[in-house]
Amino acid sequence: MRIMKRPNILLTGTPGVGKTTLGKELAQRTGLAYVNIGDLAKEGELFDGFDDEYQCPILDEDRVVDELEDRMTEGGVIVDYHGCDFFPERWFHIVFVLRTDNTNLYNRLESRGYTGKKLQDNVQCEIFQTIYEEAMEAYKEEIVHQLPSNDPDDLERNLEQISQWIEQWMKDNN
Ligand code: DAT
Repeated sequence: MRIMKRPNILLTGTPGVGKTTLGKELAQRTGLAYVNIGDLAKEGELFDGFDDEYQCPILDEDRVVDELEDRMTEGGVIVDYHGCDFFPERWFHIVFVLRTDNTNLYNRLESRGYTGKKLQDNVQCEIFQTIYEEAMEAYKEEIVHQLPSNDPDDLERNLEQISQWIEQWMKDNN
């Protein structure tokens, strides 16, 4: 019998803001499961077509949702993806949108090998706070939080704050 209820957490934001870094470490510290949607899609070949402009496969959002439904219902999952409006709203107890200063993000994406339009579009996505607005539309505003993600101190602060939130959530819900 599963006794403890555990929350589901969405980590979202522009590529390069640090979702994977935070999500993996958070999972280590808290025992929650970490799911990277990009990796999940690759493993299960959950794609539907190819984007010629960006030269990448297009995520099959419906199949991703079907694939994860049971685990999300069970709880205790940290989801990492650079989009957020196709997940069922009911899945998440809290949503964190990571934010990185433009120059910093530019450098991270450049060292990841992004160039030209792909690099520009992703930096613009951050400048226009596209993902934050997407999250504010898709979820109740009071569960959406922005987190600065510029340096190691930010990372440590975010880890501590989210760990404390999880602990409190578990006290309140068990
Ligand atoms: P994402 O999963 O959002 O694409 P990532 O976790 O792969 O981002 O991080 C992108 C790069 O930035 C990677 O080289 C690690 C670095 N990084 C992540 N969080 C950071 C932080 N708080 N301070 C400094 N560098 C960070």
